[in-house]
Amino acid sequence: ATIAADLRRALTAGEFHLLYQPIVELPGGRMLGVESLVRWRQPDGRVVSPADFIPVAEDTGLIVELGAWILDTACAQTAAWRRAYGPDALRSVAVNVSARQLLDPALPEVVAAALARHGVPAAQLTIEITETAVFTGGRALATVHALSRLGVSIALDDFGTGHSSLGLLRTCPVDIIKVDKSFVDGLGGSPQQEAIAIALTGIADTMGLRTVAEGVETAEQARRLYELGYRQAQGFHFARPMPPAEIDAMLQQAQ
Ligand code: G
Ligand code: G
Ligand code: MN
Ligand code: NA
Repeated sequence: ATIAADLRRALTAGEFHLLYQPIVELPGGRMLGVESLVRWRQPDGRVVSPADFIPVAEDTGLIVELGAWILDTACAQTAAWRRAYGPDALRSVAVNVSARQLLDPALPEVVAAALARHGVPAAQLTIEITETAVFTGGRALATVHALSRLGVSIALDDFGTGHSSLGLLRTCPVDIIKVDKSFVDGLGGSPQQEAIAIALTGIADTMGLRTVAEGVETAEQARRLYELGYRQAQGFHFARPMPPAEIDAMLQQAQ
């Protein structure tokens, strides 16, 4: 069977689950929030990467249903963490939203409904979008504005790898720039290799935006990021995407 045929069955059969990767404070590494990342465990135990099935879910339109499930599940988990560890234990929970979802005018209602159903304040949710998705047209941009009006934070994911128009920072209501791993990988290299990581934190500071450095894999990268003014990071050096119970253990320890 094709992935496309399997996806719908998988959603009904409960084969999807979410992992959560901590977003931490520099330099100390304290967990500030998490990003949810979907996984598909097939009946034979094989785990399929979202890089393989999200594009198919987008093409078939199933991303709308899968996306609603992801939002609901992340909000339910956020509510559980709020109850167990208090409303301020996690500053934010981020959910990735794909290009096709941004073309759905109902998305803001779906987000609002998930927040309301679980009693999660909009301010605690971050919606991660990509530059490329916003460039698909005026409707996507209108959706982002509607999401922003709900009070959720908007993060530009993989920043610097798409069409990379800095003009987007003026037209799109962005709160957070997630600086792509490729720029983190260039840290410690030549001034040319470091230039974009330096420029992006400068632009963000001037515009009053927050930055998160992605894909931080070494202590040296974390140290250099802090030196350059970065205060939030994410990556295997700090923590991998993990099941919710492991986030629970971290929250418990932090109390
Ligand atoms: O988690 P991982 O690195 O395997 O993710 C691979 C890609 O899939 C990344 O681009 C990531 O943004 C995307 N992805 C992961 N989880 C979700 C999700 O819940 N929704 C959407 N739309 N994309 C996701
Ligand atoms: O596109 P997006 O930024 O949403 O993708 C997030 C993906 O990046 C997650 O699937 C996660 O597994 C992966 N990721 C997170 N931290 C690291 C890291 O330090 N190194 C690498 N190679 N991948 C990472
Ligand atoms: Mn992301
Ligand atoms: Na990214």
